[in-house]
Amino acid sequence: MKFIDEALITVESGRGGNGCVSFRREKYVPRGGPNGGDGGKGGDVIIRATSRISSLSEFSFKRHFKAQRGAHGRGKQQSGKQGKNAIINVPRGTLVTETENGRVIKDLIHEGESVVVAAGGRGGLGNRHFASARNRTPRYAQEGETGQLRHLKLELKILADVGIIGLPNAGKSTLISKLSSARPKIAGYPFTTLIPSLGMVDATDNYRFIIADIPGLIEGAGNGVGLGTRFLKHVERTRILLHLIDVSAMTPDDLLAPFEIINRELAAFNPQLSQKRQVVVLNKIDQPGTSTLAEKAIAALRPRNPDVWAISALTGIGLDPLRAHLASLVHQQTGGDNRRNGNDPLD
Ligand SMILES: Nc1nc2c(ncn2[C@@H]2O[C@H](COP(=O)(O)OP(=O)(O)OP(=O)(O)O)[C@@H](O)[C@H]2O)c(=O)[nH]1
Ligand SMILES: [Mg+2]
Repeated sequence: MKFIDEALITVESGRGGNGCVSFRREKYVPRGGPNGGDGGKGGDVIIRATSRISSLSEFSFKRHFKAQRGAHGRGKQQSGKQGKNAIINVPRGTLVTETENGRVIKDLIHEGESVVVAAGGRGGLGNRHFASARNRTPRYAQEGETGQLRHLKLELKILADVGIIGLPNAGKSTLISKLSSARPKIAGYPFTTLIPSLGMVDATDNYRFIIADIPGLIEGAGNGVGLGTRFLKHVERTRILLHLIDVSAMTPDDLLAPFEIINRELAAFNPQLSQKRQVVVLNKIDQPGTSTLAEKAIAALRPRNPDVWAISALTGIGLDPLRAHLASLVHQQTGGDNRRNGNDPLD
């Protein structure tokens, strides 16, 4: 899945149609009254959330969205037609803000949720509205109101149950590819993954949950180092964090270091993140010479976070119990009623 998590767009609502100046013309009625119709309202621009799309990538090709203008009023009191609305579909989890000042317009979470981001201009009134005792033949009608032009920022924040975090090269992408159908690139160097990916985990026949591979966390990320805050914002919306640690890269005299680096970054970005439920998972226990290290690390980590596991994402050791454990935590947190047979995150 191609994942683009930010887009800038311009939206423009339709202008209202003009009111019409017109008079009745009938045989034998020399001076008919005004009968100019009203202009139609301009179309709105509406942003709507849908689970049919999963990224903002299409907005790198199309950035300008314009609704139709309202038709002008015509004689014989005929009102102009309303302009068609422009509907912009975005993935669920898209936050819409105003580019200039960052003001939040709407966080579109649920299927079909929508917001009018530029309202169509009012149609102008036809001249018949302006007739009075003093002026029975008004040669004046109102112009349609102009549409609104707005610059907007769209930001996709992942909606997932479990977010995999950890230092580069910990094996996050390997793990998501073993647990779900997601297939991010895997390689033995840091920052292989530059974009988060999402996968669906089939825990049992009828229970599924969504897992996300969240890349880019390093020391200083909370203050913008590396991919930094760009991806930390995705962590905000996951229910549970799976904190993955490469046990083969641990130094025996500082077993807590990787765990603490990541937790400091979470806290620096948003203190609430460090309150989130974490499942700590030691990875790469298939590597020779890691078993004593793993045992010591587990003992050191438990006082900080009692929920510690050991796996090999590569060979599959420990994956089944871990999957079941994650499923039961998600189940607990959601009351068990979401995502059965198919899932609708956060509904
Ligand atoms: N021996 C062993 N190697 C593993 C294991 N899991 C991952 N690796 C290797 O570790 C390297 C990094 O794995 P990735 O899954 O790309 O790690 P990542 O955390 O996604 O890395 P970044 O995207 O760069 O942050 C790859 O060479 C993997 O093959 C494991 O359980 N055992
Ligand atoms: Mg990766």
